[in-house]
Amino acid sequence: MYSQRLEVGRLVQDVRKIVNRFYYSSIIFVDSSRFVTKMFNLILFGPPGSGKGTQSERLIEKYGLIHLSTGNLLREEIINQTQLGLEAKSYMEKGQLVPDEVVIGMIRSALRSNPEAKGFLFDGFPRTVAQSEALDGLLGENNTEISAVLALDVTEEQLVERLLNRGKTSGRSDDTNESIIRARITEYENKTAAVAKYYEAFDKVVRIQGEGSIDRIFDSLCKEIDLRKVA
Ligand code: B4P
Repeated sequence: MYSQRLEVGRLVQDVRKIVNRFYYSSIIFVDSSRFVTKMFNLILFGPPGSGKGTQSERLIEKYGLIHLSTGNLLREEIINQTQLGLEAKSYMEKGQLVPDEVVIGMIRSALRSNPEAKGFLFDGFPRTVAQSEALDGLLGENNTEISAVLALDVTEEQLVERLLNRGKTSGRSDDTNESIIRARITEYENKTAAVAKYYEAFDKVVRIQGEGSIDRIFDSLCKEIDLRKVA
């Protein structure tokens, strides 16, 4: 009688072990499958007027990425006369960067509203090291990361010429005044250039010649993307 009870006790323990093993391994399976991701995320980087917005339009069409331009998002806020827009306007008009917490908040909500995206193209973001760290944290929450930073190289004189030219038709007040354009370039050198250094430490930066025809620059960008993109 005693040995029969012992047998049943052992059997129950064995069954429990098997159930536990199955239960925990299935949790690991479920968890890891939730975090497995095939997202492809790019940063298009460069000084004001380097061609980020111009090239982004073509890249999102070709690769089906979601375009996140903080400049565009901020201008929408200004047009809609939101509190955020009113605050941002005062910085943008002077050629200064908008505070980090404002743009990080905008990107956080844009990422949350696109859970099914196959990837994002970040244009004009991040512009400071703090924004880069925040972006890495937000992507990390979804077990994804930046695949590459494509950095457009353009000389200062060419930048000023392009922006003054755009200012003739764009209606953008930050493009019409040369001293404001130069202030934006100085902000870039003081605060934004460090973003490339930040990602260089992770070996993610690819330099692209940003002068020449728009088609040729687009081809150079695509070549670099195709080298890195997993089908
Ligand atoms: P953005 O909207 O990002 O403005 P941008 O840098 O001037 O634009 P972009 O670089 O995309 O213009 P593109 O060369 O395509 O930012 C505006 C402001 O918003 C900032 O100054 C800041 O205040 C604020 N802001 C935005 N993001 C922020 C952030 N993350 N943190 C804090 N503040 C932020 O176009 C320029 C011109 O060049 C166009 O006319 C185009 O046609 C021309 N062009 C392009 N490629 C050319 C080529 N190959 N040859 C000749 N012309 C070319």
